[in-house]
Amino acid sequence: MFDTLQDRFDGIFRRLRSRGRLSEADVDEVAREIRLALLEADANVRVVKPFITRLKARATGAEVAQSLGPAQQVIKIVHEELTTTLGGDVAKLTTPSRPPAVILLVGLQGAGKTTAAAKLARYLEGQGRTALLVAADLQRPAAVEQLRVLGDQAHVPVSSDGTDPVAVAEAGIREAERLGRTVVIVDTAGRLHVDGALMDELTRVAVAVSPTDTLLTLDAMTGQEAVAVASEFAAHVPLSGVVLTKLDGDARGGAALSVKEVTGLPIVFASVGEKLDDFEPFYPDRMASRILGMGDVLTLIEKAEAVFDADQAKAAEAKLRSGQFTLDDFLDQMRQMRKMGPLQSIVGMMPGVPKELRDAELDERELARVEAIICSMTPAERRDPSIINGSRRARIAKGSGTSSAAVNAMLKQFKMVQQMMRTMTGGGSKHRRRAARLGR
Ligand SMILES: Nc1nc2c(ncn2[C@@H]2O[C@H](COP(=O)(O)OP(=O)(O)O)[C@@H](O)[C@H]2O)c(=O)[nH]1
Ligand SMILES: [Mg+2]
Repeated sequence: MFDTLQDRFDGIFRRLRSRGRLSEADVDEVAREIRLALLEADANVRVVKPFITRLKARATGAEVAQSLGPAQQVIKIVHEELTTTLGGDVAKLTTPSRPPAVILLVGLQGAGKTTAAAKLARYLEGQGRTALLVAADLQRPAAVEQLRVLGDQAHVPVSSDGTDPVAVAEAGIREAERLGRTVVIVDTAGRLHVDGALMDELTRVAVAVSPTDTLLTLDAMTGQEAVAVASEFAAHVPLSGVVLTKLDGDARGGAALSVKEVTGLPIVFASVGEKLDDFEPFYPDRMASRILGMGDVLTLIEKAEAVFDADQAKAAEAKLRSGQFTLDDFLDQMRQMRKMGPLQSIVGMMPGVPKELRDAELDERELARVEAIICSMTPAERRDPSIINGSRRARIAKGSGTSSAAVNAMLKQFKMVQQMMRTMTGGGSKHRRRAARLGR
């Protein structure tokens, strides 16, 4: 996600930090580099030009000249401008005066509508809503079945009653009212390209169900093409926002950077993987932080809060404080952490993680190996790893099917995690304070 920009900004800011005061020529050079970085990330020219104009105006102004840390100031300005470009404030779904809320999902074939429908249902259920999914894509033979399978996984009922998309959608709303569900999510058919028949069908469905929100699903991996598609859809169907999918496979970020500025539509949700839980509200400021390598501590904390068992976390914290955090606890924590999602995405959200580590292949098999090593230790060794000498190490290596070097590496890693856990469990409020200081 945004790897191209992250790399560029990393270099630009590193050079910038080595400077004292910034001359106008320095600012020009930084602006030029950032312009290239944005273009390379496939941002629309309509985004890049005003971005650079604003950046230059602010960076040559008193705001920076009078500050003691010009580099920090420039980074702060870039962060704010990036946040604005990505949409500024967090976009929220509309709350209807009377439930159920009706969310219509539209988009091209393969953009990720059906997947997003189930993910959104699951997300909203997590927010205390009760969802009903409606399969109104009657074009693709297997589309209804696909939504049924996903609905099952998300534990959300699926309705598909009728032979015409309008009838199915209407029946879905009635079903939701009957069941007392508070939100209806309608999945619709797509085409490979925007065409008249599709727009006609979507318009008829929209008129029939008067959606509280119509979200356009866009594939981030298609970059500027996604932005063009958004403009075409917007010309035919009233849209309220965008669900940006496959951000996990998009290294450049052109669609994310351009959609709001070009179409005026806010990105409401981001889909960041194939699993049902890989779905999150789109926070422009957090995304900007991620791009600038400041980490995304808030999302990380939220994910941790959603996954970690609160009592268990408290117990672990208490153990940490008293210096009793053992390898057994490590094993527990690690198993919980795995539930947060792919390691790579977790590491990407941590602030101050060196680029080398961010890029390192973090193998899930590595976790399995760590587990095997810990399981091959005696209780005494798990309580106090310092007793592990050469012969114990060899025994553990043999028992776990690894090597002495691997056992050593794991123990080193354990020490690192001990430190990390200390900041994470003890530092929730501290992180929030720091985030607030960063202007978020
Ligand atoms: N990696 C990744 N794949 C996704 C994401 N969202 C959807 N997909 C995949 O994209 C393909 C098309 O998704 P689908 O929901 O059927 O698209 P639809 O035709 O718009 O309904 C499927 O194989 C999904 O698993 C995402 O956020 N990340
Ligand atoms: Mg579909």
